[in-house]
Amino acid sequence: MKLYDCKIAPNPRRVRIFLAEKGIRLDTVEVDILGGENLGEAYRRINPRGLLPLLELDDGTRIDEVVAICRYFEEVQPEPPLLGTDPRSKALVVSRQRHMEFDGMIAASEVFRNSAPAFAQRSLPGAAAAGVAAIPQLVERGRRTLEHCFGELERYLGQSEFVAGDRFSLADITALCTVDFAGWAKIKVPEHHLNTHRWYKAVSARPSAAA
Ligand SMILES: N[C@@H](CCC(=O)N[C@@H](CS)C(=O)NCC(=O)O)C(=O)O
Repeated sequence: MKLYDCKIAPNPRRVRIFLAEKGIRLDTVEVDILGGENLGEAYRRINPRGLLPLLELDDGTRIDEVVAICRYFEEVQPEPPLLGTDPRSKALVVSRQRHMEFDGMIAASEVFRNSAPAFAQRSLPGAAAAGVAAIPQLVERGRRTLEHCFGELERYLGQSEFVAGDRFSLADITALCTVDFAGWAKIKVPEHHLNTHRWYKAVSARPSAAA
């Protein structure tokens, strides 16, 4: 089994943190997104979408998408649970995870990709829209969505220790990777979001955060 990975990229990091929390070690194949290796023929034979991460099982099955990969490992090794433990918490993890991914991670990507010179001709990740030029107006849209997401994050963390309740979950992992990724685009959690700062300090200190 092996994980196609990219050390600098935020979505592969979500999987690495998830695996580190479970104590699972995998062989990895590093793919250079910055240099465009993911858009080249060799990687596109592995993942025609040109996206990372991707998990390859020993029988050759290839699984892309962070949530799908994490779901696989949750089934294979349920402890410690990172996707909820009962109907209520499982649903809440999915819900909050999606908020952090769609309103957070994707919005941060929208800001970053439409403003960073290195991605001037790669406005969207992956092969589907390779060569599409940056659209500067999207920076403001991404920024607003992200600010709203940070407001929601603060609200959730005012209600419980972690993003989806009293247990660390994939929702925290996605939120942590989003906050760090937003920092690349110089968007910070507002200082008065005290719950988020309390949470950020705690989750970044977990050994998995360095994965
Ligand atoms: N929804 C996908 C997102 C994957 C994604 O966007 N990955 C980025 C790295 S963070 C990527 O592969 N980028 C390729 C590129 O920039 O061309 C998932 O959950 O795996």
